[in-house]
Amino acid sequence: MLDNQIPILWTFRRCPYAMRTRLAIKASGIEVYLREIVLRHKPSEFVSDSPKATVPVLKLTNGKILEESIDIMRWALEQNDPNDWLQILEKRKEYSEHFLTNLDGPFKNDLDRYKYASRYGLENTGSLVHREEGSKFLSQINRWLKETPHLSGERQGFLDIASLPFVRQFRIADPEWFDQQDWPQLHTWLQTFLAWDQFSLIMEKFKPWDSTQGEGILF
Ligand SMILES: N[C@@H](CCC(=O)N[C@@H](CS)C(=O)NCC(=O)O)C(=O)O
Repeated sequence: MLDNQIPILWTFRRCPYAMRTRLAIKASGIEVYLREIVLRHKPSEFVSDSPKATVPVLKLTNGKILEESIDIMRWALEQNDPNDWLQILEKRKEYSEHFLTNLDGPFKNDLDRYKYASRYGLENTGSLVHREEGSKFLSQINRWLKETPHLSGERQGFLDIASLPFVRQFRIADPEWFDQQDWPQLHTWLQTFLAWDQFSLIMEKFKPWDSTQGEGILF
């Protein structure tokens, strides 16, 4: 394959949006050139590809830019979806849309204000309000997981992959507190994800991209 026949993925290892796209890309088997960035020092090539300048960004071989993680996941899985991750989006369209809107909207908003309270000028009690709000979403996930082992049904699917990196972050803010919550199904679901070899694979560490890496690192 010629270099320009491989898409370029701008990513940041610890970003949950980027994690879910790397998981979808890996599952699809599509090869990309990975370019790790440091959010504080965004390369000019990244900003020129996507002035919005959030990761992840996928630059397709025809020059088209995808700059929303959900769009990149869909794009990859529409090429090849051996695990049927997309099927839940068709099978339970409304539930899926509602779930993803809540996840990327109110839940992410609460997660940021809980985990990065000082950035938002929230003292302790302020951040706990957001922990409380975010917990309602997690309790709902736990209830769903009582019905089926995964949010997408009997098998892992799009909704699981899209949300697990964010639930992981919520836990990291205070693991002890998180593990004490009465969410047995959610704990199992998260721990299984964290122990999954595909997760370790997409968490591999790469040096930030610079021109010495050429197009990027084949991923
Ligand atoms: N809606 C976007 C959100 C992506 C996003 O906000 N990513 C964060 C990192 S986790 C980012 O790049 N923030 C820009 C910055 O910190 O400068 C998506 O789903 O891809």
